[in-house]
Amino acid sequence: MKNECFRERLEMLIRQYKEVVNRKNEKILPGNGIFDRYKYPVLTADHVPLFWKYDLNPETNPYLMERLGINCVFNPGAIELDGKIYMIARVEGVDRKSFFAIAESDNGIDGFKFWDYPCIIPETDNPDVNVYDMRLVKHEDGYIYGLFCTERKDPDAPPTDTSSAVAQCGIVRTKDLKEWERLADLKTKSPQQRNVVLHPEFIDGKYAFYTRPQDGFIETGSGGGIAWGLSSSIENAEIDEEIIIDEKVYHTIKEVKNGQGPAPIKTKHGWLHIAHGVRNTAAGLRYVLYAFMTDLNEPWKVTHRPGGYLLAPQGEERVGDVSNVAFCNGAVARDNGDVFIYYASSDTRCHVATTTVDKLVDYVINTPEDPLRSYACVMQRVELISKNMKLFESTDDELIKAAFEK
Ligand code: M1P
Repeated sequence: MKNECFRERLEMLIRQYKEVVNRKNEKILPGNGIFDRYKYPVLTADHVPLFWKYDLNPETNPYLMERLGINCVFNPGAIELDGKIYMIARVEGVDRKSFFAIAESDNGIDGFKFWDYPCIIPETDNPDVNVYDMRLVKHEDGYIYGLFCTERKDPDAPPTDTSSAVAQCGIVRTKDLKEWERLADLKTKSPQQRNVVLHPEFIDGKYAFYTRPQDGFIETGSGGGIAWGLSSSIENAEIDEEIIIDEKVYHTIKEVKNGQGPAPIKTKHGWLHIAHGVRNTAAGLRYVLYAFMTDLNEPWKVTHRPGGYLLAPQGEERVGDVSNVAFCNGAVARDNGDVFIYYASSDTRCHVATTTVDKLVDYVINTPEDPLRSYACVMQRVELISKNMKLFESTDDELIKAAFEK
């Protein structure tokens, strides 16, 4: 009887796993012209192989129970190597600890399958309690770097406080995504760091970092904003001076805090950045993605700041372990100009949005800045409407005219 139950459950589980990993994704049209979303998430807890969760021996697990459950899979870093797309996802067990695991796909929009084993990331002398949100960067020094958040219990917290933590930037490097060399954690003058990203090129012969100085674990306090700093060493990276290059701003999508997403994408017009911005609401924090561009030669200087968000959590994306969150720490820009933006929704699952470098450049350069006041926003919209009204009066194009029908 027990054996029948085991076999029946196993057949169901195999069927469900295969359905999820083999399903074809579908673009959701018409989209907003900036990027396309897809019907299915690209990586979820259901993509995790059965042999990571179950003891598959009927002798030792007759009920086929999960022995090591998985809670969710989110916030993936991403990279293209030899034409394949790899995500390094934040996989969280039911014990709340996250770890990193690689999933690969031929086309970047479906068919992602995890490798047999998760990544073995060595510890430092001060072991990480939790690690997450790795940004993968192909640096011009020849290594692939992974910068991630390493979290440890706050040693200064009183004994009764069992939740205060300290976040810092951990650094690993690899050539093949298989063997990982752990380097010293990044040192800065800020009490805490999260969302640290390595710039892919040397600047004045130094390693350049986007950082997010913060006073506390959740509250950025006097810190906050995306900062920039240089270090002459990567093995013992240390930033003496952090300058804020993209600050948080009152009554915007990044009023509470913000953070650099993946490493910026190099274009002939400048460096394209995807970041997340956080605002407060009566229902808690709301995380959205936004974009900006920095100067090609001086990447610490912002040249274009399109107003508002690029992507906000929508529909089912709005619900999860931490609801109302869109977060991105992985993107791939292909040689043909295609861009895959990997984002997670509500700290639960991973999605892809596809676009091109040309579209993102157009978006960043031609989207007006946030004018910061309601009246000025109305004026901005009135200008767009008036321009369109003039077009309506001068055009013979019936399709364009139809867009004015009510
Ligand atoms: O829960 C939302 C996100 O919160 C943190 O981001 P930030 O440091 O900007 O607040 C991170 O823990 C991130 O992993 C998480 O998705």
